[in-house]
Amino acid sequence: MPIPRPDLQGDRVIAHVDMDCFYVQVEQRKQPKLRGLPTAVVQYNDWKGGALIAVSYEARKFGVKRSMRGAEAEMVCPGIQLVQVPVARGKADLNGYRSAGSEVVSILSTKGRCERASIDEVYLDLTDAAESMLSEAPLEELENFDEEALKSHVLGLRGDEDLEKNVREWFFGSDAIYQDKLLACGAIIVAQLRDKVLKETEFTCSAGIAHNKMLAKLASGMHKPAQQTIVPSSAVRDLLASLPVKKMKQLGGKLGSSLQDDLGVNTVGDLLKFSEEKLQERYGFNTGTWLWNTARGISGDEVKGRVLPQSHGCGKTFPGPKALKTTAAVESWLNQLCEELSERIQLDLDQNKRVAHTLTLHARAFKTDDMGPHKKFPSKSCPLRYGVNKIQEDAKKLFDTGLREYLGSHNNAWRVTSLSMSASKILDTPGTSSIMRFLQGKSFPSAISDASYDDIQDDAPSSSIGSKENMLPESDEDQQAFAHEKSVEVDHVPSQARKIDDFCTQNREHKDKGKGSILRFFSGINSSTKQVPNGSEKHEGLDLRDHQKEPLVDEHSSLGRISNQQMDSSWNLNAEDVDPSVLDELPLEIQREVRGWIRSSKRAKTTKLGSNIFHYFSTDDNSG
Ligand code: DCP
Repeated sequence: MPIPRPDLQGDRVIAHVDMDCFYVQVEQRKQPKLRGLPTAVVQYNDWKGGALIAVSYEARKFGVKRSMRGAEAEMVCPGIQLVQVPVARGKADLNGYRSAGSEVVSILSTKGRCERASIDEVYLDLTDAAESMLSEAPLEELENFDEEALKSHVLGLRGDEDLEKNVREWFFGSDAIYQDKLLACGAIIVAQLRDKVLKETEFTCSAGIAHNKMLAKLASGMHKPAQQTIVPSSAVRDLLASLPVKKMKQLGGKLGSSLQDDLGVNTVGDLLKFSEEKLQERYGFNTGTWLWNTARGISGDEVKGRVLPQSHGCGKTFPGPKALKTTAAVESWLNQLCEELSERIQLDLDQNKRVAHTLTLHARAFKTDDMGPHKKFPSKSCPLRYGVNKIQEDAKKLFDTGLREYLGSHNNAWRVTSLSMSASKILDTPGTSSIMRFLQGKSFPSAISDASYDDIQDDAPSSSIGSKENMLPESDEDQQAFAHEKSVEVDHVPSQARKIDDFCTQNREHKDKGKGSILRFFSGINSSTKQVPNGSEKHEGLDLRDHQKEPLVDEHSSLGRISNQQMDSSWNLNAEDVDPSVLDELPLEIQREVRGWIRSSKRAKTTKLGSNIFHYFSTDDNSG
């Protein structure tokens, strides 16, 4: 369930930058002769030409969609260029895409705090850069003004006939409000960054610029490819009024369905009809408040300074007849996965001086004669020992332990349909800062940590490994990275407590500045400014966030072909086609969508946990 964060937005300038048909661009850079041609990247698979995972804009004009298979795409668009995802060790090799994404991140992260949200998208907090640009000179006096910024789409601007003139006026108008001027500066900075990305990497990207992450993300996909969209506060209400609830990334699942079916809410704006209390009554305190905020375009989520992965992982699926049936076959695959994992953590250590502390095995399995309820293969973790042989040895132990537990006292025949290994709890070695090193492009000598631990543990449901928030970057699978940061924070409560204190202070300072512009805009509609969680509940909040994570690799053994009815119309992949190592690095909402199909049942704990975290209280000047 979503969690409301205190409102920090007011004068923030946040950008969401998303690469255009990313894997296609990477392949086109490798083979420039493909540029300008209808092209798609196909996930290795020999059934009907494999599943399309990225489609160029030229191919989209012919009606080619990511939900198609290669053979279908060729029918719709004869002459389409189909490029296979590279394969290494018998599985998709995403390293080329990861490092291409890192090239982009290293450029984008130069202007403000940068959060790598998936293999091809980042959030930037450009507030400081925009403020300092504005303090240096009035906008209209800026020299070397990048004309690309004036091609921005500014939501809410009227006048189709003379849009360019209106945009110019919006940028330079003397009566513009301060918040809009800040956004204009943000747009200039983003245009410069996009230009730099194009010059240095040959990739185009699109962006959204707004006062918070939620709005920036909504805007970045509105005009693609190679364009940018600005969301002034005055346009928020109209934007949300027509936005189908299912288009919001957190409302794509059950919560969105319940809003539609139970409350008749079809667009985000429809939520304005409900009081905060009513929403809390129906969905719990946090979700209710989050929905109330969302209807008003309010989101306090901060851009986290995070350009490196929080974990590394690699996996392989074995669908249908390819299911593994002997321990020898499992070991052989585990060895390959561990080799890759070992290379990646070693690279992370060499380049970033970061050490991974936990090794985890996830598997999906089924028993051939099991007629009862399907039991999950338990995920197992142990302390991570560097060195490929040790990792392989530990992986086998984890599998054996998991299998014993999975089979119980019965000696059923079994099949394994998916294996994945993750390295998590990645910490900087003392006295180092991986983000600074990443930004400065420094590398460090290798120094292997050889922690020797023996204990094997159940991987708690709350484990960040395999979380859908896992994403990211860099050398390996970066995607898994994010969730880990959270688990690490929980393990180090004192530092987290400090963070929250800082957060509270920040919020108080912010509040002193007065209401954010979006709040002001909505002030006529039951406005209530949200405030900081109180101290006694802070740690509960952490726990909740941790528990909200979902396993990255679904461990249900009942996976089968997914019926068309179960799939969203925009996705038509077979669940068993989805290689976890591919999935983990996708944009979060795609991961959620795909996992939604794969998953047969979901966490029961969430609702219970969602009631006691991050309590807000009303301020003097509101009615809520
Ligand atoms: N991807 C994948 N499997 C999927 C979906 C996506 O491997 N089922 C990969 C390929 C994409 C990349 O993730 O290039 C980024 O996904 P996006 O959703 O951002 O889509 P694109 O970048 O391809 O296109 P767009 O320009 O629409 O963002």
